[in-house]
Amino acid sequence: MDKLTLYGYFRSSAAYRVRIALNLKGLSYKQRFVHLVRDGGEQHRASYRVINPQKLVPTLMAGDRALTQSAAICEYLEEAYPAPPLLPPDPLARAFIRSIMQAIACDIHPLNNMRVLSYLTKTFGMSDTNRAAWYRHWIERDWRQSRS
Ligand SMILES: N[C@@H](CCC(=O)N[C@@H](CS)C(=O)NCC(=O)O)C(=O)O
Repeated sequence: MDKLTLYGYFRSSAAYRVRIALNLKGLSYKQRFVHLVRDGGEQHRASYRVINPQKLVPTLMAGDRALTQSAAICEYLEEAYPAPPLLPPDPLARAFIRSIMQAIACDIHPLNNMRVLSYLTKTFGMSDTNRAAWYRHWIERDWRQSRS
């Protein structure tokens, strides 16, 4: 079994996804903290870019292999450590679970993550109120769509 080390940040929902999967599977892993704000963001350091060229958390080190993208990491964990499973056995139920994951990871989260929000503020001078409205709009819109 590979030694697992998760690079994450306590407020990162993407890192949460991987922590939840690791914990549900009862895997033992080390955590390395990447502060996304301090000193302009530790994710931009050259030492971190080596393992995650996108300069994002999470990164899971499986032995000496760096895995990025929370959904891909969860799929890796499911395949490498099948018990207990994260997905139900029925293909339709599996597709439903994946659709929820993708609604969050592909549609909602990319519009609301830190670099997008700070771009709205820094480049377009968006106020905190408008920024919060933007955030809320994309969450509520996708949630309503996924329920209709
Ligand atoms: N699609 C990626 C998203 C990763 C992502 O956006 N992570 C955020 C934290 S939730 C991040 O590292 N942000 C740093 C930044 O925006 O500079 C995944 O699911 O792993």
